[in-house]
Amino acid sequence: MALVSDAPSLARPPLEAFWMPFTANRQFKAAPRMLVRAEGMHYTTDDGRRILDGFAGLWCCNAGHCRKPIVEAIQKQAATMDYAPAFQMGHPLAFELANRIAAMAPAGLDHVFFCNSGSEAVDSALKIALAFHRVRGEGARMRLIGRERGYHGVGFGGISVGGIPANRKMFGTMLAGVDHLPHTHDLEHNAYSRGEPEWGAHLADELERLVALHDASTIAAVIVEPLAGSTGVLVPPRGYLQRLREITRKHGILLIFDEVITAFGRLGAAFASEVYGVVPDMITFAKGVTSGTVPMGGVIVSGDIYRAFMAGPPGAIELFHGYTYSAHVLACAAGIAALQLYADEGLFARAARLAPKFEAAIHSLRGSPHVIDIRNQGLVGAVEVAPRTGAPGARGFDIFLECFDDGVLVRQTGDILALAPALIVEESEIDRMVGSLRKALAAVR
Ligand code: PXG
Repeated sequence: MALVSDAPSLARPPLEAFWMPFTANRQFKAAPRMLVRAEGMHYTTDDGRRILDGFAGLWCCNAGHCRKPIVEAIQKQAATMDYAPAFQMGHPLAFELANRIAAMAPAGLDHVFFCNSGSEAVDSALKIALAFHRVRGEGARMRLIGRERGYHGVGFGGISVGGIPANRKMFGTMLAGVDHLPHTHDLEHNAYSRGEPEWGAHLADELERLVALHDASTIAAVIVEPLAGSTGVLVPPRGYLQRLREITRKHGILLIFDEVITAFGRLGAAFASEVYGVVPDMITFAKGVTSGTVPMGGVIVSGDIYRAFMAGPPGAIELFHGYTYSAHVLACAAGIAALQLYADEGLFARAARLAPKFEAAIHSLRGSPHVIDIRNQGLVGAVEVAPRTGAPGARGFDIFLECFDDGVLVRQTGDILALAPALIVEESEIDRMVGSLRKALAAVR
């Protein structure tokens, strides 16, 4: 591990008060991993170690850390106007950022609703879907369909359509009228796929079964991550998303792509929609829109959806939904600067160019101890290891710790290790990440 010369010597504050999210609090507080600085592809820990960031923070810092144009835009905005209300008031940056996002989005998706996180984006999209049908006189369309192993954040809407048992089981009955498609993860048919698996498009036909069961007239929307990130990088089978699009269109059901992870370059284009050639009715985004610097999320909706709401008296509020910090000026300033930086440095194309190198590197782990699958697309990839008998996730966590001790941050979810580096990653850094995983796989029992 590299030691940096300007190692910050920050005293550690007491750790008790902060209830850490999605973290084993007691385990962490007994052996903390504390980050204090970031630059480009690296973090620095409070004990002065330099860590190569294999995960763009948490799938979000797509331009790399502390990039000057974004930092300066935030600093300038904070000193110019710190906050402006977005209810019945406006500020130019919100409109400018919406215009830019609409211009990058697939044709027809041209209006943007802003919020502050992926969870809020999902809840906003689900509410817009319900209200859309209602304003058109099809208010019986109240059912929402998600997918097993889907992650749509932690709001009640998101966990209702989401498909991660641990995120659901403690929290009551959630939204009524939700059903789920089966997930597409199948090691027997799809292990070691490079890019889109050949097997599995037929799983989209399960939607026809749900439509037959519930009747199309009761279904508002289907929401899926085009590529499921959180539950271990599940790449859509070839043709699967096309079928979902055909079936939803046929039955007047809205299709929502949750692109919180996949938007803004992760797959080598602005949106997964572009990569897979399927245009949904709404796209949710967050994370990369500001390159992770200031919280922001949003929903891109089709003109048809927007216009359906613009029917009542012009003085009436059309959608009773929004947040104090919708289109926060600091987030908008960061977003405009991030999108400009992505464009100036051609980072989405760079991700596409690096993807074959990344694919070859991560698949070189095939045959390493414990490995049972490797999958990838663009600049995201995952290595799945066999669970230790009676202790699911334990081997994955040990691998995560080995890599961290070796100076590389990877993301562990259960027995799956994921890499999703910033789009500025160098080839040598990809090799370093994969090399660290290789050593860790050999080291753990
Ligand atoms: N939708 C998707 C597809 C996501 O991946 C959310 C919604 C929720 O976003 P917020 O901003 O509310 O967290 C996400 C978030 C991981 C990991 O390690 C993934 C997320 C968040 C934290 C960790 O896979 N995704």
